[in-house]
Amino acid sequence: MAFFKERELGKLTDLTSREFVQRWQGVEKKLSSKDTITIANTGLVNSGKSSLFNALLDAFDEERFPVGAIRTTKQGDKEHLLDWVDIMDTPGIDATDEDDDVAYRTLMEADLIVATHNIKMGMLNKGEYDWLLHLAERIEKEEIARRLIFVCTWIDERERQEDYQSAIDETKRQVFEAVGMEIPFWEVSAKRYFAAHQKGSEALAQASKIPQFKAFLLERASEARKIVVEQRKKELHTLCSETMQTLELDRAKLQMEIDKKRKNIQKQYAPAYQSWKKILENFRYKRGLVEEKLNELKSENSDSSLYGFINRIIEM
Ligand SMILES: Nc1nc2c(ncn2[C@@H]2O[C@H](COP(=O)(O)OP(=O)(O)OP(=O)(O)O)[C@@H](O)[C@H]2O)c(=O)[nH]1
Ligand SMILES: [Mg+2]
Repeated sequence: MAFFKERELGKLTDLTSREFVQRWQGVEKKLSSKDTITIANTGLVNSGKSSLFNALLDAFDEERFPVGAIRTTKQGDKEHLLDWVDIMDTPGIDATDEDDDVAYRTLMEADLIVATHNIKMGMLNKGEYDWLLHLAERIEKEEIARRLIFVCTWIDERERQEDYQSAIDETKRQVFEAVGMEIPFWEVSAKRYFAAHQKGSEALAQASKIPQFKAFLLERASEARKIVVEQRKKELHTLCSETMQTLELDRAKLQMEIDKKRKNIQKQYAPAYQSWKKILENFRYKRGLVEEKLNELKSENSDSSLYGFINRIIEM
């Protein structure tokens, strides 16, 4: 059963943000997928995300995820790596807001996230750095090292260059800084893995580091599977309290605005209020004087016809 109806999701978006709704939808999908583990990739356009996942699938004869030199992946596509492990290919970040939106939504459905970076480009650019920072902020601190994995792709194009090690060291330092802790860090080449298959070279396959990376990833998936139910419940709990906090904060902000507006109105109308108050007091005072006078007349003319007339005036 869905957590929220369509109409409620709209309301939640208005009251919090689209990001919250995506997180709710992600947790909901994960809870309904029982103990299937989902691994998603993320990274810049053309960083080699789809190629890396095709390599994990040993997709030698045909691409299971489309690959290309232009922006290729536009939505989250899923494939089975094992019967209990799905891998999900996502659009590159920093291309369009719509792509970032899809990328974020699909990542929120993932148990493990593989962040890819093309090491041919050197260290992380600002977009990649900020994205990593943003992701790490959305994962519970004690879960980050378990759920987030960093992979440098394209090592075949850089490895032989003199500055390779310094590019790797600098990238590692940036990852540490953005995430706030050490996370698994891999250096691989999907291209080399496919070439190794064509040439039938086991040595080249090993040098691509894809088999080692796959073994590591499956080990991580198996660990995740052991705690998956507990983990998802925890995530749901965290999301509930974060949503409540955001709504409470919003309510407090609105209350402050109401108080401010009320004070402004009071301030604005204070002089008019004071003037009318004085006029009213003046009238009351005058009325008192008239009443007094009439009472005097009443006692002086208690049995004349004027008595009835005065009485009527007093009762008016
Ligand atoms: N030399 C080299 N090229 C690679 C490697 N991995 C991917 N490529 C090439 O990089 C280009 C983009 O690869 P994709 O796998 O489509 O990249 P992507 O990150 O999925 O791209 P989008 O889906 O558009 O964001 C393709 O031309 C690939 O052949 C690698 O390890 N080495
Ligand atoms: Mg792709």
